[in-house]
Amino acid sequence: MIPVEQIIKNEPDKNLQTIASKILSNKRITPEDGLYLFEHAGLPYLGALANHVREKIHGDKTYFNRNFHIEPTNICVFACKFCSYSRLYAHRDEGWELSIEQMLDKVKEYDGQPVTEVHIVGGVHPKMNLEFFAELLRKIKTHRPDLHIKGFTAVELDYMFRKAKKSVEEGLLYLKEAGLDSLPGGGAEIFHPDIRKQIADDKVDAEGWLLIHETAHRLGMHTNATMLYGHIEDFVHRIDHMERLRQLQDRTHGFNTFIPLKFRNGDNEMSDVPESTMVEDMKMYAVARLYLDNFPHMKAYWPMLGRHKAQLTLAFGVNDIDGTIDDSTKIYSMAGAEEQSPSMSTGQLVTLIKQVKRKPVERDTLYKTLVEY
Ligand code: V47
Ligand code: SF4
Repeated sequence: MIPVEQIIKNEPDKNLQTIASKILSNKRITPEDGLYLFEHAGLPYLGALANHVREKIHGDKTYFNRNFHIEPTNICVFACKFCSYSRLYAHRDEGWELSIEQMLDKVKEYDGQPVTEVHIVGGVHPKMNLEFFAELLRKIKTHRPDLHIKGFTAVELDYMFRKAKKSVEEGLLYLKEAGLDSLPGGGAEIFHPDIRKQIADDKVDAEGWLLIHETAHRLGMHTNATMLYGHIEDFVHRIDHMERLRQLQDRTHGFNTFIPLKFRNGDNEMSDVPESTMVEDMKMYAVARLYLDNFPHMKAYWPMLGRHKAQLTLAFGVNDIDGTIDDSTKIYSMAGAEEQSPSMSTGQLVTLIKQVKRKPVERDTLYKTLVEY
């Protein structure tokens, strides 16, 4: 790899040189700098800088975990235009809804296996309320107390809490006491109202999403953050999104990971919108690594990107490729993602990471190192 100093010295654009010197001297870049990077920086330049930051924080370490997903239902009261997954409540005969016992049976399938995390996310079903999920959490924890439960997007939580007439703090405390350990990053989409109202008009807005995560952080829970990119948004909306996350993280330091989610156009109301190219995807990861200077981790979600692109992201700022997953999610396969039955053994994940000369590290949800390979 060409040394970062060399790439920057050869860069004729003075603005890009100034931004690079800020990054190399650990200074924060501004929203204008972030926009300039998206609009003017080439891929080798962004890759060199993002990789420099990644290696400064993590060296060659690349994290993964052993996890599986439970998707309680794909029936949803909302109608996000990009969603290939949900079946509207009115068409519930086409969807699935799992009982508490059926979900517990899924947990029991992993008895004796060294999984460390269950990720629970689904549609927003009006009958699956706060009490239903609290009961599910209690039953999972009674059966397997050591299993970390990362569950429910801010969209699901906002709906649950409103229906139960609880404040965000009351609702989160109730679920925490029932066994909820942390929150995943979904439902963030694009915060800027100009875009959000076109693609996800009827669900929790930016302020509501951020309030739920801020409250979770204050209650001692860690959370992730996502951004759905590569559809009708402009670079300015991506920067606005990341700026809001960066400001919240300055206050709480409760986010673990940022996960850019590439929009997939299979079988949804936005199928006419072309998907982003591989170069655009790598630029997105790199700018995210440079902009979110207070986020410890950048994750590429391999079921969505495919294994080989996920490998490539490790040269563009990413230091985490999620987990084994075990064919337990349908969100992306239904949107046309490369991985139709996502599942990788620990050995396959380790090989994938080693093939690109990085060091595989098995972690738990909170990034405690479990095994270094
Ligand atoms: O919020 C839905 C996205 C998200 C499409 O926190 C789509 O560790 C692309 O947030 N094209 C849910 N994306 C999944 C999620 C997640 C996944 C993995 C790990 C973590 C974590 C969180 O899926 C939704 C939405 O942004 N999504 N449809 C689509 N057509
Ligand atoms: Fe429902 Fe989530 Fe799909 Fe939106 S993205 S329609 S909230 S399942």
